[in-house]
Amino acid sequence: MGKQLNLKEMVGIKAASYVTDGMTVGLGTGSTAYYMIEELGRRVKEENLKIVGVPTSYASKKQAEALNIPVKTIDQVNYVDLTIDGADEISHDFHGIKGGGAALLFEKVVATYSKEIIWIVDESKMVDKLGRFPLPVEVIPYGQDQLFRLFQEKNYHPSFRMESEEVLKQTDSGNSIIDLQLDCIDDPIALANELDSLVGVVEHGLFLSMVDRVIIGKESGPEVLE
Ligand code: ABF
Repeated sequence: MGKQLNLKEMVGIKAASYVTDGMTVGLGTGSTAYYMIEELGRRVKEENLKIVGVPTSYASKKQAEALNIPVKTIDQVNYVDLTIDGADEISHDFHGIKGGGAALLFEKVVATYSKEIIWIVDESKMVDKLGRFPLPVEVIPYGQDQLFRLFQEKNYHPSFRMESEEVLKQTDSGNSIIDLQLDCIDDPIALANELDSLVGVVEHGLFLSMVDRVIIGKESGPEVLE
């Protein structure tokens, strides 16, 4: 974990360097975005950086507040200048799977109203094809078992995201997450359209054609793809 931890910190700090005074910044979620928020907090304290943060999860909101980064909800701003977030998988055509941190819904809402999006990852997240990472699908609890059975019938190998052995994970919105073990997604656009059409599905972790810049942590240093 030590090496990966350094790579996460490397790209978190690099991404924070793209933030300038006066920006409204989408604050991502996850262990890599953690370092980006820490670096913004350092700059707010030491450089008097003037920003407004729009968190993508309760966890990121709490971290930003503890660092005295002013925060607003997505509805309290006109738009977000730059969102910096993690990802679970990124394919070479810049599609991504997100949601391993169970924050995919708010992440996609904030991303939707962002002028620019940067994803920060260690190199283990770069893949040829999406799908080895289980695809999170956020569903409302009412009808979740019907959807689960439907995913079983489609051979999507579903499993409910668990908080613990006995307790279902609840998202910040009080929804459930069904993870689909697809191994290889040949047509992510078709799959996204299929999931979007299912009643009870709130959102899914396919983030297609959304990212503008990817910063990859490598031993040799951060690599920026755009
Ligand atoms: C968040 O970043 C989630 O969508 C995704 O699961 C997570 C990646 O986590 P980490 O940076 O901890 O690997 O955006």
